[in-house]
Amino acid sequence: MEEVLEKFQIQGDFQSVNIIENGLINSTYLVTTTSNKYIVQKINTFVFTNPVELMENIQSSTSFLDQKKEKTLNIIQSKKGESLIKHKDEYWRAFDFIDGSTTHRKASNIELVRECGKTLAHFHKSFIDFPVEKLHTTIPNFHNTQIIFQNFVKGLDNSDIKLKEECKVEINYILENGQKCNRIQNLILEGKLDKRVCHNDPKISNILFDKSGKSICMIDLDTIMPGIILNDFSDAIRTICVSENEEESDLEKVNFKLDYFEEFTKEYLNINAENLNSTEIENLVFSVEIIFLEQGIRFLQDYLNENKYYKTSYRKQNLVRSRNQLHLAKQNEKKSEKMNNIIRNCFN
Ligand code: GN1
Ligand code: MG
Repeated sequence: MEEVLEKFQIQGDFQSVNIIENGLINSTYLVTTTSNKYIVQKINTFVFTNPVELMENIQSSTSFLDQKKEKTLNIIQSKKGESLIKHKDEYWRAFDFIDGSTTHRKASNIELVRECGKTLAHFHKSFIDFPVEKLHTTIPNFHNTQIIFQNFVKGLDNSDIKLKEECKVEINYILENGQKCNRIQNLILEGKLDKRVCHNDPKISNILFDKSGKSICMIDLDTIMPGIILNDFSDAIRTICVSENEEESDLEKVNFKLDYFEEFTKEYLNINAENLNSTEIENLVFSVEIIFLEQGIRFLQDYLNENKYYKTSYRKQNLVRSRNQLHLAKQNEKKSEKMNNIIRNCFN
């Protein structure tokens, strides 16, 4: 680590390094020096095959926010003046640690939910005049649920028979619901959903809070790229409007919280409804059901593929995560009428 740090324009002498267990993809460390604290990350190049373009996206989006005086991540440059360093075939980058900041793995109260709704809406609104075509698509088809479903089905042919037997119920559920995976993609093809600057991974632990529970800014900007606003809206709700996080194996405890959904949506729409078109508004509720299905597929696919994508600490973790997400997809289907009423009320 000290060899890596040597290459960055870091102030003070190195004192300590602590692993931060946040995120299923990159490796994250909190580095303390005699004068400052930094977040230093090793980029997972199995997932992010083009770290240079990824950092260009982060660079252009954070400097845009900076110019608008919006709080965002501050990239620490390398001694050569670059935002990324290569060290022994690994890619590293660093940010200032924001003093007094913290993250949450689930929303423990409704105030936090409101803060999340505001933060995401504000993020989208801030980028409304950013030229979206300037961002690289660092992971093609990242939220293309149609392709995610098709790849899942193709992958089944090569999966281990015993694993498939173990996941029979989940696989069947996904196959039965596959048709739904086309709807948003079809709307895109019809030109009804605009490409916008999206975070693409706005889960609750990617929002930074201060100790009093006020949000500071969105973090983990690795997937900032052109996207569909519905995916951000729903992906935030996926981890914010639930009673337990995606790691919970006791499904009796896992519930979609309509009261949280209502508050999140009210706050979001209050700030950003003016920038949504009618197709986006009509599909807000459907997008939530589909994101749970999408994430359930992604976790299950990784389980069947022997856990190469998401970090795991035990063998069945991706199966547990998938069951959790599919359970919520089913719940959502049943709650959609109530959710649509909530949206309607937001416009009355
Ligand atoms: C990954 O890196 P992290 O943990 O913020 C994943 C998201 C998933 C999420 C599930 C690039 O996000 O898409 O929704 O895990 N990021 C990537 O927790 O695949
Ligand atoms: Mg990430």
